[in-house]
Amino acid sequence: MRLFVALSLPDDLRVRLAGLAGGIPNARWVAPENLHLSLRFIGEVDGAQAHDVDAALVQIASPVFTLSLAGVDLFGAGDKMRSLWVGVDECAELSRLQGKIERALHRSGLPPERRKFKAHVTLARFKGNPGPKLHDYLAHHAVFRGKPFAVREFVLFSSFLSHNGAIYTPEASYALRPASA
Ligand code: 2AM
Repeated sequence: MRLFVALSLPDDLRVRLAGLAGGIPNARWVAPENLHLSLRFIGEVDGAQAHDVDAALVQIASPVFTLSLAGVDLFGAGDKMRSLWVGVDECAELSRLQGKIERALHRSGLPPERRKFKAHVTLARFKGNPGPKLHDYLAHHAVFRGKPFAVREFVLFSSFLSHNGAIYTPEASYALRPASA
């Protein structure tokens, strides 16, 4: 199975993000139910490896925190424009959680992720040149801000690539530690 670790987003936020879809040529928009914030792509693993991944993630202790989405930006440029995404406000707790996940998965036997983590929620992937409308789109949505939300858990998803696009299924979720009263 193909796995990744991510944060789910509240329904109302996904509805708002889905409202950002449209208006750019050659963009394949992520289905609203698939919008998520990826923390670690794992890729293809067998049953034993999946078990080790789960055992590693269960061990992680990290506090509940608040996160806000803000701004839109791109991965890639020119002829190699890859994707359009919504960013997040600087968040030390998110970075710490991502670091813990990375280290736990490395200890469990996965090769280290070489790319620097950049928190984002992919809105669309480009299947061709988006053309000049992209600039208007970015200018128009630069001020996007999502309502802050509480992150209480992270989720291990499996990804199945069907003819109609990716189907993401939550396989396990891992609660964060509530702030002590
Ligand atoms: P993306 O949104 O930036 O494309 C499921 O595919 C999730 O894993 C997506 O959030 C995707 O990030 C992320 N991911 C990271 N590296 C990947 C890779 N090499 N192949 C597929 N998805 C990857």
